[in-house]
Amino acid sequence: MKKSVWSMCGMCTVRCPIRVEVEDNTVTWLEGNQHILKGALCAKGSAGPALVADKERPQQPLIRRGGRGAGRWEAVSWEFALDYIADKLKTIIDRHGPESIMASSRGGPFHDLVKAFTHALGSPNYTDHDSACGRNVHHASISLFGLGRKGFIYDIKNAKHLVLFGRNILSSLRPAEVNQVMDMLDKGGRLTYVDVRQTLTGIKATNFFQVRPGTDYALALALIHEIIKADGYDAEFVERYTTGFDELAYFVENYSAEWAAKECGIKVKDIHELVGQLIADRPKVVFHPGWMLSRYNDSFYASRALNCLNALMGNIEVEGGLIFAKGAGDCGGKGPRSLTELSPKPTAKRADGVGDVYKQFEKGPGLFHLFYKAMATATPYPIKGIICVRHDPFACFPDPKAQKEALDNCDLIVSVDTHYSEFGWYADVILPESTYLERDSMIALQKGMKPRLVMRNKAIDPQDDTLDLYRIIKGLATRLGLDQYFPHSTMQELWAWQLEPTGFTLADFEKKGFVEYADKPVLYDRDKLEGKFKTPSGKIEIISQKLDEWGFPSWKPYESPAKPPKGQYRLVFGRSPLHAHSHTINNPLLNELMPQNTLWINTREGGKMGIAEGDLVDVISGDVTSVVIAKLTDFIHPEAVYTVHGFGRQIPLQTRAYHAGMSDQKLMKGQLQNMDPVGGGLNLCETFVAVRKSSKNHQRKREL
Ligand SMILES: Nc1nc2c(c(=O)[nH]1)N[C@H]1C(S)=C(S)[C@@H](COP(=O)(O)OP(=O)(O)OC[C@H]3O[C@@H](n4cnc5c(=O)[nH]c(N)nc54)[C@H](O)[C@@H]3O)O[C@H]1N2
Ligand SMILES: Nc1nc2c(c(=O)[nH]1)N[C@H]1C(S)=C(S)[C@@H](COP(=O)(O)OP(=O)(O)OC[C@H]3O[C@@H](n4cnc5c(=O)[nH]c(N)nc54)[C@H](O)[C@@H]3O)O[C@H]1N2
Ligand code: SF4
Ligand SMILES: [Mo]
Repeated sequence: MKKSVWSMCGMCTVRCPIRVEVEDNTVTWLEGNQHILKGALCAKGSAGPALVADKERPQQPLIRRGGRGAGRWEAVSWEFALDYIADKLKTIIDRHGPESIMASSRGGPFHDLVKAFTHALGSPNYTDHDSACGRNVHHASISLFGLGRKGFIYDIKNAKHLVLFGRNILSSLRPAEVNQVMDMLDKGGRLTYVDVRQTLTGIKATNFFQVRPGTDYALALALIHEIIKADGYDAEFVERYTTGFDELAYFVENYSAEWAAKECGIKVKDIHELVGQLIADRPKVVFHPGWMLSRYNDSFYASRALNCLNALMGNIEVEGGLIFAKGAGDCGGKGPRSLTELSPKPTAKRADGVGDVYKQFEKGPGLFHLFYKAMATATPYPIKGIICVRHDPFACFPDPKAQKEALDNCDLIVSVDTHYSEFGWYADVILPESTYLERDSMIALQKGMKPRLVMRNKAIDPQDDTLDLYRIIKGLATRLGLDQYFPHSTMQELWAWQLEPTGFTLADFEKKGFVEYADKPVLYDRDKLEGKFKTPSGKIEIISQKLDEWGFPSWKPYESPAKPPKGQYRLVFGRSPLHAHSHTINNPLLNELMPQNTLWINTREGGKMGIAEGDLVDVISGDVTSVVIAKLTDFIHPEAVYTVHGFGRQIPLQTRAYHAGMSDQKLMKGQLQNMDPVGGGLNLCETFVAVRKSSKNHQRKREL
């Protein structure tokens, strides 16, 4: 039987809307939803059927029978696995209280399921991956606008100029955004790209700046300086909607283009040329504040400066600028219900100290890495149980060895994953979730110019003994006597309950796979933005009252980044368009396209060490030595070496990915708590590694 199913891609966390064709319970065709993506999908999205077919994944629940990480697993039934976990959870709760259990998920729009479960247990300790991703950018945005990093939509398609600092938008991609960038370029828009190396985005750019690693803040400050000096900012907008402009003008006085050119290693004439273009192109200029923004000690301030440049351009709520993300309420509607409404709000303090010791961080998901501190020291109280759903902390946070030491204080470690994750391999129980093509997910609201409700429909029945997340969570809740918080017995019931206040029904999704709250983009009146910024003053706070209150400067004086010690390089990383972090490395199709990573080394530096293209090199940090293939190029700054994140996996059952390439994570020795004190992000780019030609040869490579 043939059918066509509206669904949502799950090969990465962008979660593009898709249409799936199915014949006899087999996926025969996948494409991006025509109504939003005009059919476009990325390479990873197209490899979805290979994920389903791949048998190098857990196919039924597994319980650890040897030591942690030894890889001795016993396959058990769902009944057995859920009973086992529920028993352990009960014992932990009896001994240490419910707050000694933490859970993390990279659920994005679906995170409320895991959060609701954590709260139902009575624990406040729900968290996610974001201290290794967007936290600095998020907090920087809040400090300025009172809105987080998802508070604005970038209207790239209509912009005249898009400025990207380390936001490799065409590689680290969202297809919808890539389409917008290409449309903008087709219409004659300008693209400025700043990176320590050349990239897919850089080669399309009108202006490309190869900067010294860690100097973005310097360039951003100089742009502010020159724009103010030339009276090139939107004075009316600044006067009306911002506070602290004079302090900023005073602060940037010494940060001229001449100064930044020297600091960043770029040409002063190029900076002046860019400033001229920006002034000519405003207000239709978008300064992307970064998604994860390459991570240095001062990235919070770099992102704050980029956001502030948006305010100086006066680009808020104008076509081709930053548009407030609208919710259901902006269209006179109501959003869907969330399961978190049903569970009690926990009263205990968070173990990561967020909202208590660390007032500067938004409570929301808190900061995962700080839980390791709590685990290791039992302060403020012990953490004894951890459940990670769609999240692999060992592939996400620095120094997995240090993470394992902290985890050894736990009595229960559970991984709910579609794959063997590095974390899962160390866990006590692996619960295999059905893949995105084999499961339904909850309904979620996507804010935007036209807010919409999206959903994931199961395209095919599970091929293995796997379950969807709702059934997993409900199964645990029932065993713990918490089923009143998860009262729906089927996904259909849950969807209907979610939709009730919205006035939409499931039938409304049939036409396009989603429903919209508005026919046309919703824009606020730009002359009445008062109160839209959720800061204490209701304005864009160039000088933030909250930062002041917490004892942090709104503008940190620039400090030049450390130079690598002799014989060492700064390790920087990024993504490939062919992989999603670490979890597609073993995908049969994607692995064939890109089976391993390499180490980019500046040609001259490589020459000095006697390293030729294709040689194996040792990359050394503390007691870790990784071996990888060298790629020599002029297009990387001599102080840096670069690799694609996600490789160097050590799970024997993933034969394609096993020991292929190297892990950036493992080289980040001692960096697990190296956090930006204001932004909360981990300083992932503050690692220096030694590089030398390896004594290993290619024949031995597979044995390493
Ligand atoms: N050194 C270094 N560290 C980094 C980064 C870097 O570039 N370099 N990048 C950082 C960034 S930006 C991020 S976002 C994080 C990402 O870190 P993570 O969130 O940990 O990474 P992912 O690979 O997206 O996914 C984690 C797990 O989800 C599983 N998974 C995938 N699909 C499903 C599903 O449908 N259901 C379930 N249950 N599980 C699923 C995968 O198998 C994988 O084990 O890493 C951060 N850490
Ligand atoms: N294909 C694919 N797309 C993805 C993902 C994926 O895994 N695969 N993951 C998604 C996620 S979770 C995220 S957070 C985003 C991240 O998207 P991006 O924020 O674009 O992140 P990266 O690809 O890590 O790119 C970081 C870039 O910063 C550069 N860099 C290093 N140091 C400096 C510096 O000092 N200054 C500047 N200006 N640049 C520097 C690196 O060379 C690299 O090119 O991508 C998303 N999209
Ligand atoms: S970016 Fe690619 S992998 Fe990610 S959701 Fe979209 S199509 Fe899927
Ligand atoms: Mo991310």
